[in-house]
Amino acid sequence: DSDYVPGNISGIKDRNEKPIVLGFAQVGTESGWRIAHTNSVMSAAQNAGIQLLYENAEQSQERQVEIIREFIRKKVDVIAFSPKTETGWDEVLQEAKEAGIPVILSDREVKAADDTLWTSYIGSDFRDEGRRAASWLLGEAEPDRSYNIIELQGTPDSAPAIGRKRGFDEGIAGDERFRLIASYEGDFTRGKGKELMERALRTYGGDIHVVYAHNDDMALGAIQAIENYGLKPGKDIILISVDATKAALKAISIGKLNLAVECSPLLGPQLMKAVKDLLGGQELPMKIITSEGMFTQSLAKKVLASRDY
Ligand code: GZL
Ligand code: ZN
Repeated sequence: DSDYVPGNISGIKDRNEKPIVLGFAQVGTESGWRIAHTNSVMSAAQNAGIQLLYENAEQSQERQVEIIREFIRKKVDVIAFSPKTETGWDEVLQEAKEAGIPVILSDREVKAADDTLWTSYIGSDFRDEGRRAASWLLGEAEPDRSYNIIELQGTPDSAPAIGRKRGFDEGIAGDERFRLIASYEGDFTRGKGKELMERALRTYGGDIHVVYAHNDDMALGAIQAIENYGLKPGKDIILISVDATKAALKAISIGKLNLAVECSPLLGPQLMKAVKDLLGGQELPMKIITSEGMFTQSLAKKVLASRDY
């Protein structure tokens, strides 16, 4: 009859009932991209029936380490995090390894002595993003003119800031039309982008021809500074950024930003699949790279309405 419950066959029933517990240590809430990344992880965990323990380190590496230690104490099944910087993780990753808890890197990579300290990296090729920004600029620029470039870097020692700088430098190297006249350390926030651009305008004024910002939020801050200074962003000064969030596509569609190289924050579904595959006994690839495009005005206008982040 209906209340007959089959015997507990070798714990399978328990296994099915006990959801996977994933600890996620997010780096912060610094940008539109980051909010979209967090939302993607949360909704994908929900859809996958994975119990998500979510903590936000608010841009503090020591806080991120503490959060990971908390997850180890709680004996979660898997730990995932977006490391603020590339270095400084060996000790806590060693502790996770000794506790037998696998670690998956979401969005940003780490540099560690021993690369068995994490199981897989899901994110972007930041160097490629920098190269794509440069190759667009080379194609867009006039053949016999010279261009002074200002670079607004992302968080120091973060994988995206290192990769985007390196790829862009490689992309413009050898083309004598371009001179990088200043490169400032930023932190991916709109406020910092505005502040750094104000400093650049005080120092170089109208001699600035191009701004390369490592993310949209800093580019949007730079746009405010350029307008306050009395110049037209996107016309008097070419602006290039990375992420391609909705706010950037809006700025592109009205001609204040010239290019946004896409960096997808929708990493949640791939992370949950990796977690399930891993706990299902599958080997994970060391890197799962997301594919990305880039947006100039005509494409931005076309996709704007359909973008949900
Ligand atoms: C890139 C991500 C960067 C974004 C910024 O994958 O780590 O951090 O480009 C975010 O917007 O702050
Ligand atoms: Zn990317």
